[in-house]
Amino acid sequence: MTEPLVTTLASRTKTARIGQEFPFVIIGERINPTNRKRLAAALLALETHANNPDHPDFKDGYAYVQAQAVRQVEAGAHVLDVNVGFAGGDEPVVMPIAVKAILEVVDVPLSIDSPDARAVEAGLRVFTEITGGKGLINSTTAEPERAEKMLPIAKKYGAALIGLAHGASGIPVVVEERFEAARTIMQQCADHGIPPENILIDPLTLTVGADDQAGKVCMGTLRRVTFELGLNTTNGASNVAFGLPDRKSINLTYLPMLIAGGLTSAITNPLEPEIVSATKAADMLMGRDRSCLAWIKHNRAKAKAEAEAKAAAQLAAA
Ligand code: THG
Repeated sequence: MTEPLVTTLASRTKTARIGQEFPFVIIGERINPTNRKRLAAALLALETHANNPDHPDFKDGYAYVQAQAVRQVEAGAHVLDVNVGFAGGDEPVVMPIAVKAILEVVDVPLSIDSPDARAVEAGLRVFTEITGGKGLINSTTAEPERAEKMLPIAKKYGAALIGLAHGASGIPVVVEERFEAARTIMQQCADHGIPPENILIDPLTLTVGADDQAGKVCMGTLRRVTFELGLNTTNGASNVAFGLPDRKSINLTYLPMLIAGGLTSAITNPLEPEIVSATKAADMLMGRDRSCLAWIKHNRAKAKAEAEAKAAAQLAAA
């Protein structure tokens, strides 16, 4: 095979490189109002008072979104996913406000997560103006109507994009059809002048509690996309465990399995320290951590943070 593809994202000063020869990239999932009332309220305030940024509710919402960004980057997220989709929300209005808020407090590439092309364009425009960098569109599918909207935006801004292994009539339940969807997306991108290194295929994780083959089908698609198409990949891996007992054990098993199957990045929760550690251990075991230095550094920082927290607790108790 030829040189493995490297997908590069960039903010003002930081570059995230995604590929088989680079450390696994964590795309923080927590700016997403699904099942999070406080965040949904914050985003609604940004919409309601979009023309009055001095309104206290706007300021509160703005600061709340910013806090979600800071915590995730401090915890080890390399990229942040920005999803502002809540019931009745006006995504093209909220997305650029959220992007601007986030970029005031962190300097990382952003993944603009919406099925609405107007919201994606509004968010990516602000991201590119502020950073001069290279963002990520989340997402396109093999559906021609979706591709015809999203691919020109990716081309216009020089952005990378996530292609869901979602066919013209829904999410296939067999590997062969998901793989075909990925190939279709690769061809659509070629037709729009988007190079293959700008594509991340998402082989799609559905909830294993609803379909006990969900993990296996994602894994099979991932392997074929990685080894036959040579494309880089991402995955909303924490979807796998919804509704089941001991979600944590499932997530901690699943993500390293996917990494062994070729996964190069994931949209996941960096606030779970075990998840971050698991990705670093997996990097080491995949031979991408020379002399285990990143693993040792990660654990020194962890020990230091634990010692500081203990000292602070003792001081507070005294
Ligand atoms: N693929 C791509 N993009 C995606 C997904 C994907 N974007 C959205 C989603 N799936 C990934 N993001 C999330 C965000 C939150 C949660 C899961 C996936 C989540 N939320 C908690 C819950 O529902 O229990 C609530 C928040 C909390 O922890 O308090 O788990 O698959 N390309």
